[in-house]
This record gives sequence, C-alpha cells and structure tokens, in this order.
Amino acid sequence: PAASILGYPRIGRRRELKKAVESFWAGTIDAPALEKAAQDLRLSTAKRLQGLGLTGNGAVPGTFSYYDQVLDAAAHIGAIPARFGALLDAQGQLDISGYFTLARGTAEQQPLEMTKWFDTNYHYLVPEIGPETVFSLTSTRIVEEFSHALANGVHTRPYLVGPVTFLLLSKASDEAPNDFSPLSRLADILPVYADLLARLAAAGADWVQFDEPALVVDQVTPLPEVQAAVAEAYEYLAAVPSRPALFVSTPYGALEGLLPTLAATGIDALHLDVFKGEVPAAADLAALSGKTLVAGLVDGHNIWRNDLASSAAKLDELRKSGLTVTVSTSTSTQHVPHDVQEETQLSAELRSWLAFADQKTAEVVTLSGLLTDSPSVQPAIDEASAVIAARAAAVGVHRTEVQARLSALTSADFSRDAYATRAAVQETQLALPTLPTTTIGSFPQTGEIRAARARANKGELTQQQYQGLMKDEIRRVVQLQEELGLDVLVHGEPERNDMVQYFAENLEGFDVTVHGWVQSYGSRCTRPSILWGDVVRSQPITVEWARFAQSLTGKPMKGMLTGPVTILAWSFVRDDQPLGETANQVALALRDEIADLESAGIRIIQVDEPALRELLPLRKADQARYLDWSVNSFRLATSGAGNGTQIHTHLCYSEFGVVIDAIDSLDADVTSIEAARSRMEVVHDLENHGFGRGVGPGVYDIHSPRVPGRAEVAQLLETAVQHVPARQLWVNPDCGLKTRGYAETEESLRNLVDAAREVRAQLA
Ligand code: THG
Ligand code: ZN
Repeated sequence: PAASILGYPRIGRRRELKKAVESFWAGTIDAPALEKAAQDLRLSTAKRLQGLGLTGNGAVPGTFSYYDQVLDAAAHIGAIPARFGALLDAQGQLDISGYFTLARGTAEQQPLEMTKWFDTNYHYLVPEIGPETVFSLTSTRIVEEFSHALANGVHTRPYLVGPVTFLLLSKASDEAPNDFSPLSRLADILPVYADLLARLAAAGADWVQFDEPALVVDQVTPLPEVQAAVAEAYEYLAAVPSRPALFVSTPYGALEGLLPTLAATGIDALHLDVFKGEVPAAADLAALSGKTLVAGLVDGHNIWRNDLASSAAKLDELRKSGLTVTVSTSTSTQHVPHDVQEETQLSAELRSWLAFADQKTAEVVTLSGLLTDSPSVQPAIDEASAVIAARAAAVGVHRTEVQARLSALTSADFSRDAYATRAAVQETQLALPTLPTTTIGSFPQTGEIRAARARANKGELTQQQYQGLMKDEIRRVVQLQEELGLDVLVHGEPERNDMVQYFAENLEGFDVTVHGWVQSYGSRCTRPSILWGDVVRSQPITVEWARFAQSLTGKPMKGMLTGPVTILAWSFVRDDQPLGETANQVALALRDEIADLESAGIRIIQVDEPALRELLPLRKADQARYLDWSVNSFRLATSGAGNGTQIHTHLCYSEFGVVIDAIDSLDADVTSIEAARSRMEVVHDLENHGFGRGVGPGVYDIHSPRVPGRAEVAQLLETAVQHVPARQLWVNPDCGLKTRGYAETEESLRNLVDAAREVRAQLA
C-alpha cells in the first residue's frame, strides 16, 4: 500500500488496555473478558486507521501487544526460560497467564529483565536464550488477530520483531556457557518463523512486517557476523514456499552497512528511517531493484508536525531511483500519544504545531498523494510550511532575555572551585559521620497523597488545603527519618506528581497534556511534557517546601531537583535548536533555583540525572558530542553553588563502566547510583577509575518489596569499603522510594541505618 505506518499506540485513547490488563491481574476480570477488551481495542484502532486513509491490504499494522513486542516474539517462538518450569499447556501453547508470568515473575522466579528499547523511553523484556532453549511455535496469536480483523473488514499487516533483532536483544540464559551468543541459535529459530509465515499465508495475509531495529545501531557483535545472520535469515524466510510478502522495517536510524545485505536477499519491501537517517546513495538504492522501498518520512518518536515540504523533497529524491516507493513513519508511533485533538486545554496555536499518532497517520496519507502526483497535496504542504514558519516566530519560542543570558556565559559558569577545597568547607560545616546515611529523595506516594492531588485538581480542595495536607505528610516523613536515625534527610516529595512533569508545570516554555499517555513498559505509562519554547523560571519552585522541611529538623535537609538531561529525556523536546542549547536553558533555571535554595538555608542540593545513561546515542560516533553537552548542562546548573553547598546527584541503571568518565566530569560532590542488583559490582568500576568524590552505591533494591537484612547490608558495605575509601562512601537505597509501601520502607531503612552503624564501629 502507498501509505502505511510502522505501528500505533497500543494502550488505548483512554488507556483501555492498561485498565483491562490490570483488572485481569487483580482478578476482577477473567481471560475471556480481557481478550474481548483487547479485541474491541484492536478493531476500533483498525477502523480509525482505515478512516484516516490506511486502506490498502496490509496498510494497518498488527502491532497490538498485551505487554511488549519483544515478549510477543519470545512467546511465539518458544523462547521460554527453563527456570519458569512448565508454562506451556497440553497443546504446547503459552496462554495469557503464562505470558504475564514471564513479564511479571512469580513468588519464586524473577521476571525477564527489562531494558530500554533503542533511544526511546519504552522498555522491553529481555529474552533469555541458551543452548538448551527448545524453539517451537508456542503461540499463534498474530495469526488469530489477523483472522479476526479480516473477518471484520480490515486486512492488517501482522507484525513480529525480526529474528536477527530478537537474538541480538536477547541475553544468554543462566544455563549457557560463558562464551555463548544467542545469535548462534539463528538457524533454530528460523523454522519457527517460517511456520508462522506459512500459517499467516494460509489465513490470507498479503504482508508481514519483521521489525529489525538492531540493524541500525552499533552492536557488540562484529558487523560481518551481523551481516551473515541477516543474509541467512532473510534468504531462508524468502525461500518459504507459501508466504506473505516480506516487509522488513529498520527504524531508529540509518541502516548504513546492512542495506546492501538486506538488498541481496529475497525480501519484498524494505523500510528505511529517512527522518532520522539519511536518503541512501543512489548506488545503494539501485541494489534494491525489484523491491519496494518504504520511506519512513514522518517521525514516530517526537510530536512535531511534519515539515511536509522537506519530506516531499526526500520522497522526490527516492523516487529518482526508479524503485516502487511508498510512504510510512520512521518508527512505530507507539512513542507518541493518540490524538492531539484530545488536548483541548492546550492553545490552538500550540496544537497546530503538533502531530500525535492520528495526525502522523494523516501526514503519511497526505505524502502518499505525491506518489500519484495528486494536486491536492500542495495545499497541505503549504499549510505545514506556514505553520512551521508561524511557530518559529511565535511568542515565547525565542526570548531575547534567555538568548542574551546564554550568549553571555563563559567557561567560569561551568566550573566550581577544586573538589578538595569544597570538600574541606563542607566537612566542617556539615559535620557528618563516616558512612553518612540518606535516601534518594522520594518516600512512598500513598493512596491518600494521590487522592488529595486528584481532589485538588478537580477543585474539591483549595490550594491551601492541599498544601496543608502535603505539609502534614512532610512532617510525618521527617519525623520518621529522625526516628530511624538517618543523617541527611529528605522531605519525601509528596507534592510532586512526577519528577519531570512537576518542573514542567512550574517553568515557562513547557506545557503538559491531559490524555497524552505513552506506554513506558507493560501497563505503565508516562505523560511526557512538551518543551516548546525558551525556558524561564518566573518564580522559585521548590524553595518554600524545602524551607518548611528544613525548619522541622536540625539535620541537613536535601533540596531536590531534576537535572536538565532528565527533564529533556522524559519530555517531548523542541526540534528547532540543538538539544544542548535547550538543556542549557533548563540548566539556567535550575541554577537560579539552587541559588534560592542556598539563600533559604539548604546546604545539600541533589540534582537527579537518572536518564544520563539513557540518552546516550546508539552510534558510537555520536556519543562524545552527547556526553559533552549533557555534562556541560549539569555543570551549568550546579556551578553557581558555593563551596559549602554539597551537590549530590543520582543516576539510575547499571553499566557505569560506559559513562563513568562522564559521571566524573559532572563534578558532583556526591553521586548515588544503582548497585544493589549487581551486588556492588559498581565498586570495581569506581576503584579502577580512581573515582575520588563522594559516592553512594545503593545497598538495596527498591524495585522489589523484599526487605534486606541488616547483615546483608553490612556485608555489602564491607565489600564497598574494600574498594572505595570509607571517607568517600555514603549509605543509601539504590533509588527513590515512591513506588514502595511504608511497612517495607521503614523496616528496610532501619536495617540500613543499623548496618551503617555496625560498619562504622568496625572502622573506628
Ligand atoms: N518519570 C518520567 N519518565 C520516566 C520515568 C519517570 N521514564 C523512565 C522511567 N521513569 C519509566 N518508569 C516508569 C515507572 C512507573 C510508571 C511509569 C514509568 C508509572 N506510571 C503510572 C501508571 O502507568 O499507572 C502513572 C503515574 C501517574 O499517575 O502519573 O507508575 O519516573 N516522566
Ligand atoms: Zn534511581
């Protein structure tokens, strides 16, 4: 079909799927009711997409998922770790409960590990593959979904993560030998993919989409091995005697070295991301002769209205190749909300700049009109150009006072006095014990807190009543910490809905959505803020809360801010200037906030950057430049602090080896990091690197309700002091406590404080 999209949001316009899945987990609906809800959602989605103009056979993608697309591939081909025992039914099939077991674990078994999907905020489940994995067709869900849609008048294009990406994203199972590579099992999974192809053909499917995004990123596996795998996989699948046409998609960047490899196979259509990637050279395009080239022109990852004129120019260039060209999105639109028209609280002006999934579908359909030289396209192109020009000139997009401040910056604004100088002042002023104890910032967000916020938003509580309730909560949290004997306290952040949205709501240049939910993982969603204009802090944001919390205790109270990189990473960010420039604008707002916190008597200020590792570019060649601007923005935010102000930062996710130089360059006085799940492995990275500042490797995993014992925490600390000098070490959980309950939080922190005291005594 001339127009198609790679994928569509699955969660539902009103998060219908989230609600159905969570009801099923809670036991309030049964499997048939869940399936009915899913069917209704799939069908209404398919009809909507048809209505938007995706009409040909195979134009509507079959990208529904109950939880995750990588898990779906594992569920279809039998990649079920042995540690889960017998999950299959008598027919050798994985039912919906077994499927969720892999995603959520059991009392005995950890779920599959979760990790980030390319450079997005979506998280997938990591399959575990070993020599022992027995591959077989353990689900035919995509065939059934195709048949159901067809019976209801929509000829969809079934979707599965392709075999090469599937194996490249997998990890070796617990049973596998050290040198095992999941890719070595390629020949064993291909027959299962082939079986699925035959069944899809028998069901009447004209097309199938295999998603191969792993081919656009630099892999640990050497390129020749990846090339060989791609050639083997797609020659094999193309040779399946009765099959749908093969559509291979390569979203999230330029395909580069693997384009000729795919071109040499018998696939029928190749999708290229020509939004983020480039239009390939003529010689590369020539190699695709006989195939359809699917041009991913419309960005599936960010929310800005497409520059149709620029897309039309790319399309023109591609059509010069003489290939059959069709139009699509650069990636699945699962990364953006459903429909901008739902956001009636946004100004009509801002809405006109945006395109969510429905608007992107319409853009694809519009651009496909160029393929038939339809005269009706030009007015749409002109309109898009006019809107983009209007956006550039709109009030608030470029503000002279912000520009002036940025251009006046000098290198002095990016650095503090030497760490040793600062540390000496801080040591005297703060007078903390060895192995000081603290928490990352948030305390449990109880049902009462959420209910109070909901009532305040509905106008059922006055702002004063709401703030009163939050202050009560802060009092309780401070008192609890005093009782537990923690050394550096936090206020617990009850007043914040989300660590990014809270700042977005309090800064100019941002807007937030009401229905703009985007799936983060499984049934969990976030509502990314929209960063559209130059950033200005018109008044202090956190200062009164911090001042109040500090007034309740003689111990140091940490001021809590979210860093510029994380604010960018978890928002939809303007595309009309370099990210580094936008980050520096946010940094200046935070710099002012830090100055105000200092004036309010706050002596320790934490600037969280959990997303620092997350935004690292996929191609190695782009990484240095990213680390440069991201580190600089953090330094700009924090370098105005006086020597006596201790700057903390917190980073989530492991793999510190990769970014430890960057962490060092942040020049924070104290850095807390996730380490509990990796059993303190991070201390080796710190030791090898010679990390010289304060550091708090997390001593327990907050992602699980399990309470760590005192002895267990003490042992982790004993390990830590063997590799990192005790005077540098801090004791803290490995992340915020927002998602935990109070009972386990209290017990865990008690053990943490006791363990710190025990090891402190040993050291003395
Ligand atoms: N905030 C924002 N973005 C994020 C995270 C965050 N991106 C990455 C990471 N954290 C994703 N992790 C989560 C964890 C929990 C939830 C969502 C993403 C979650 N969401 C609630 C839900 O779907 O029910 C909705 C929360 C709400 O009501 O606001 O629990 O922390 N910006
Ligand atoms: Zn964290």
